[in-house]
Amino acid sequence: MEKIIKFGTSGFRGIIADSFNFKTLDSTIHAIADYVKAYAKNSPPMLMVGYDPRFMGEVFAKRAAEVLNTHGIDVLLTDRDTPTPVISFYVIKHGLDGAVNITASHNPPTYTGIKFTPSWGGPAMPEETKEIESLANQYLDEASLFKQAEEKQGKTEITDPMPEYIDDLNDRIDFKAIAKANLKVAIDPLYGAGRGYLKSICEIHGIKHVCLHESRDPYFGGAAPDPNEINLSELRELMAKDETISIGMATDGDADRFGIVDRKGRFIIPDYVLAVLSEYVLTTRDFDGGLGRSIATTHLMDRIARQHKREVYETPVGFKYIGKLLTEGKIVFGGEESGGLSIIGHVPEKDGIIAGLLVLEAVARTNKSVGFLLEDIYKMVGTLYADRRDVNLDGQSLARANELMNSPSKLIDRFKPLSLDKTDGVKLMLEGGSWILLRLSGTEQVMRIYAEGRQHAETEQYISMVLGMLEHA
Ligand code: VG1
Ligand code: CO
Repeated sequence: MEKIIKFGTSGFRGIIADSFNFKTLDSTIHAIADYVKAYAKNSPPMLMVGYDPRFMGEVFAKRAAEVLNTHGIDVLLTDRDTPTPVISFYVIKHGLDGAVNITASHNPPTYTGIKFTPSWGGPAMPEETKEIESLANQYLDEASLFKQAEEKQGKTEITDPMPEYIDDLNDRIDFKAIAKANLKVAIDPLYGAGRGYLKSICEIHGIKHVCLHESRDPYFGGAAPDPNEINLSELRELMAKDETISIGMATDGDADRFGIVDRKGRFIIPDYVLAVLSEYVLTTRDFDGGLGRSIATTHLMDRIARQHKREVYETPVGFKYIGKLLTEGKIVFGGEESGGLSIIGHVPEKDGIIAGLLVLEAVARTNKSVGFLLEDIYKMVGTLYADRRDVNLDGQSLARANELMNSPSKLIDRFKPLSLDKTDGVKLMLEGGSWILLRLSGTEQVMRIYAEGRQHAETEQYISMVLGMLEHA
């Protein structure tokens, strides 16, 4: 039987009223409660519960809190929609036993979901979600979910984690340098949980700013709250028109991803932002350790690490793996191609808010645009151009995609790779540092084709060759 509740790359996600409903919510929360009670350090155990601005977010969150209370677990329920990294921050700062966020992150408005953050503050690891998943699906079949209620009920308290999170950023970001540069910024939270965060930070620190999409709209203006080039068209147009704006900072539905727009209104793909910030963090921060990136992320990071004699850790896709490396102190900076990053000392979770601020700090301190900073990197380590294409999958194309990945002899014949890596999908290492990766998404019904070549044309050629193979397979 197919499992209804599945934790993908980050959390369980489903269409509202279809696979995400009160029954699947209750079952998952009961499972999380059981899981947490087994290791909780607080007595009674204490979890934070938050939500993003999607349809019924506050209702599902309240329900989750009630279910946790029946287990004798105390809950800090956020007073409004809250970014995943802010919840992560609060868990660590207050030594909570973990958190639950009702969010489907960057998925379209018809979806919602559940992200679980254990006490270490990062996205739950596969071994953690595996147990929760199997318990949750088991509970789905049980008639009365509330039958196991404890005698002693837990309490729910409304909490606003925003001020403490914003205050902590003073220790991570050089706001003095930002203020001195006197730049003007544009902010676009895409109607997501980041609403009000970068705006308040700019107000507090006297940074000139203009904002888009700050109201609550569960339809996200009719698109998915994913800060990619297409969804940031309004931000790009605004910046192309107003030459006084130096940088555009966007975040996704739960504000763990970033999107950056350069002075001229050009979207900068996250890989390039990661390259620029790797160099910037290694030169400005006095931290010892390597760099972390997912298997799908630019190898410019490897070249930068080599320049600084630092190590690079490659992980499967999913920030949980990078979060762990940060927690273990192995890396000082880690990032993902999809627009995720964090630094040591900050949360072991991707954070779109600190990402925007780090770029702003880099621009302020160097007095160069992101585009120029990237040119500097190219001069230092040579060029690499990354890109990604998502292919929608129906039954037939899924079968073809699986065939290509499971028996990659066709790929080998076509590309003659130097080596093959099957850690997450199939990655082909090619001459001169170029590579191609094919993998199935764990958050959407798509196959992702990633490539990185020494020239734009090379990258695009790889992607179209794989697309062609998928069509004719
Ligand atoms: C995608 C991204 C991955 C990210 C994950 C969760 O996963 O590729 O980098 O960590 O989403 O992001 P996948 O399996 O669909 O490629 V979020 O902002 O939706 O929590
Ligand atoms: Co997200």
